Amino acid sequence: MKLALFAFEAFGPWEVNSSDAVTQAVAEQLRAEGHQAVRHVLPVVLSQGPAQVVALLDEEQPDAVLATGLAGRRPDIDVERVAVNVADFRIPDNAGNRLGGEPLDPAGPDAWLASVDVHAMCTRIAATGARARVSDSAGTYLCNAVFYSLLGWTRPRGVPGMFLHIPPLPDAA
Ligand code: PCA
Repeated sequence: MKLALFAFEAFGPWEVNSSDAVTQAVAEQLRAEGHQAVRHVLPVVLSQGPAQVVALLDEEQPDAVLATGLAGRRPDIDVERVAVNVADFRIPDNAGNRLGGEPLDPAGPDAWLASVDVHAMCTRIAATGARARVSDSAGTYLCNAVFYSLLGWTRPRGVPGMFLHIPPLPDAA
């Protein structure tokens, strides 16, 4: 079983992206359990992040994909249900781009749904003692954009793909 993990670099007001630290720990744990885990940290840049995900998935050909990002104002782990075909940025990305509602892919579907049972995922996460809930919006910034391109790769191939929004690390809050 080969799992591809994705995190993001720091952005906006955050000096550290919790998704980076969390996926490092998850990758170590998976490897210790004998699984194959590859991990990549993506740029918070619209012209790079979504395209890099597709290129990396083509290269790695994983059996399952877990992408993660920091959600500064969310208290729990959010299991994202849907990625929408919209880029609408409240703050510029790390290259200074600010989108105002354009489609991510003019030829793509309006939305992709996660290809895992999101309620079952919440139950599994809650069993570890963490708080998790289903989220019906991954926003319209880079996390949504990467989730959208990720699902555009996983869904036609029948590969499980999911996205978790993670709160800030306690000392960054
Ligand atoms: N969070 C942002 C982008 C990168 C990240 O970690 C988001 O929620 O879109």
